[in-house]
Amino acid sequence: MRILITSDWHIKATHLGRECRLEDFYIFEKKWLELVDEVKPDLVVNLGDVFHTLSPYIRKDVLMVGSEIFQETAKRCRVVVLAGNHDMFRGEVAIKFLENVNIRIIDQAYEGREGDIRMTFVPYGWESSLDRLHETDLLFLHTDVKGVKLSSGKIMEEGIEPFLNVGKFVFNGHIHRPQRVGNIECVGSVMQHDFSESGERKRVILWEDGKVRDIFIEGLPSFHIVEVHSAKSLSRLLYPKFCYLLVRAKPGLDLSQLEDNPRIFVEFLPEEKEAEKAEEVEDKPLSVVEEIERWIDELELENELKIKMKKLALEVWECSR
Ligand SMILES: [Mn+2]
Repeated sequence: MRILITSDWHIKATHLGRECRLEDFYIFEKKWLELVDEVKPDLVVNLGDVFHTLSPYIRKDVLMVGSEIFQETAKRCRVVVLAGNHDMFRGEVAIKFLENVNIRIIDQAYEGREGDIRMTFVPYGWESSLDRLHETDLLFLHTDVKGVKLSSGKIMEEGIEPFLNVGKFVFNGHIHRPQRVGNIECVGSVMQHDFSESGERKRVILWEDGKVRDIFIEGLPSFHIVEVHSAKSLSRLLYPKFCYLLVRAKPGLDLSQLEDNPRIFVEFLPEEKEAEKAEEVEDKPLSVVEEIERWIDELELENELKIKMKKLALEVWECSR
């Protein structure tokens, strides 16, 4: 039996407010279906967090892409989706609409069987059922695990213990950085989702009769951070079309040529922060006297009158102190 395991697709339309992310999922759809055609799994297990923001207000174009990927996958093999935290709306699993004869959504702890193989599914929020579960061959989770390293570099302190004696193989979603902790294989997100994940090599996992293999889908949009110190090196920023670039630039560099690309983000290296501070100091609040003078200066009056008003206003101010 061949099972293709993937996780954390987080389908959405924008990245940091810019309209470009949906295109990435069209690319993903193509590559994903090519992979399914090549591997010919009997079953696809998606470990959850299918859409990034699932609610009745979800954009229809986002919904369409996601639905299409699942319907197309389901034409090729059976699909099981384990509900993650992003698959819920106001505490309820909201992704049931994806179901069809070949797609099953698991919204509560479930112990099942495929031929000789025992499979157990524990969606997000059902961790307490882990104590009651019978031994199984494959355990699928979507949960926090103590000791995993997050993409931010932090170590997760909350969550289940990283050693489970329930399953011979344990696959977990939710954690975007692919890794193994204890006997839990965190599959990782299917592609990089932001700059914190840059440099992470993403994968899907093929489980075939007890053998586990990583599969890397090449050519998916990825995130890169580059430092730029001169205008010359700016023109050398030749990254593939669908890559995201965080350009950390030397202060004062003219970056206007990067403005048109929605996938390029800019921040300035620390010296610029010093300059910003200096500007802020200039913008510090005015004193009452300065404030009065500025207010009078802005009035449409003759200069002589303004001088008189200022005198008067200062007297009033002095008296009131
Ligand atoms: Mn999650």
